[in-house]
Amino acid sequence: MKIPFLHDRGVINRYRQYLPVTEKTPVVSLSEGSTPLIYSPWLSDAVGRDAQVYLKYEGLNPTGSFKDRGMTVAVSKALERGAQHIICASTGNTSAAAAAYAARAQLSCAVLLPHGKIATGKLLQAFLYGAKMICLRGNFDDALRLVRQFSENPEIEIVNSINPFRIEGQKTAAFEVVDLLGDAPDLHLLPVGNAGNITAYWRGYKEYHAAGKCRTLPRMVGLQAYGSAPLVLKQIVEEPDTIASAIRIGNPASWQPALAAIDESAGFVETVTDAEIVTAQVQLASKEGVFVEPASAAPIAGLLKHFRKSAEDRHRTLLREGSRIVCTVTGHGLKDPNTPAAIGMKLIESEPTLESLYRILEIQ
Ligand code: AN7
Repeated sequence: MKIPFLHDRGVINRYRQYLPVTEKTPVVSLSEGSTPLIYSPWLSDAVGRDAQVYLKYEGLNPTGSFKDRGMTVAVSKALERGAQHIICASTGNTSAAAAAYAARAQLSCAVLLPHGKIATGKLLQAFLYGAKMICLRGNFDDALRLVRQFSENPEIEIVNSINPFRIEGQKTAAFEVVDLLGDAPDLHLLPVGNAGNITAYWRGYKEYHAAGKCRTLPRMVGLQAYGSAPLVLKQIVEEPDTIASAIRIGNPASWQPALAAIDESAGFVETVTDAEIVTAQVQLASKEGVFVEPASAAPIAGLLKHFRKSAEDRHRTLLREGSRIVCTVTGHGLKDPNTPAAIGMKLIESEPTLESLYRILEIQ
């Protein structure tokens, strides 16, 4: 039977020549990628100097985060070499993506989760996709340290970003930005946790540059949560803490390549506080209609902190007239219904009458 193949999306399908796949590689895809690049009038105006700010809305991937881009490549390669089991440590999104792509490939999947810190939506995803969910009495860094020890076992595929295929898949997001803008942006801001994504984007931009697809390269700007900022502090954080549970990571696996990306691109890495993250999350939703999870609000908080026109911040000297700025918002807001931003949410009760509604709406 011929299987109908209707993908017009899917990062392997679209960027095959830049990825480590052959025609023999079985493609495990959920049509990830092709996420929108949304112009943000509010942020453009906040920055001033005729800046154009765009949001790369990665929450619109099949499992609701950017992790799907890397997972399609990692799980396809695992299937190709005959691995039987998928495993990862995760703050939530990697586990959701791993579980989904493992289900798609009908491989078994186990996820190691730090105790008590995973957003509810992400847990529900891994559960329904059929992963074995292991709750570790330890944090993400403990989980990753354990997972690394499976690397000798040929039956098992580790799909954390220490798996080079993950970074390969994730670099396609940079390709999409260039394909839409016609060149690289001046600045690219994104949240940094395990530091794989900033590494992946920089690789993507450099490869596209080498292929003549863009004339320029962006400055890479990483944002870490204040209580989980090893790259900024230049030391391991033993007990990382932030409400942005996705980036609650004290010893990032891609530490060195992330620093290289920042250095080579003449960018920087900075912190944002939990309060700034929550404010940015709420404002992005109410001013632009874009709902992201707390970690994904970190670049928005960073943009407002360092590039807002009222800010007296040395980083503003990096702007030119008409700078193009891309912020990757990495995960969907619905993943984390218990975010602090939900505090104060209230429903107004009404009698089922028009009169009552008019009174509540304060419309004559
Ligand atoms: C929404 O799922 O590490 O710097 O285990 O879920 O590439 O790690 C998640 C990370 C940003 C940080 N935004 O990206 C995991 C995990 C969201 C995330 C990051 C994550 P990296």
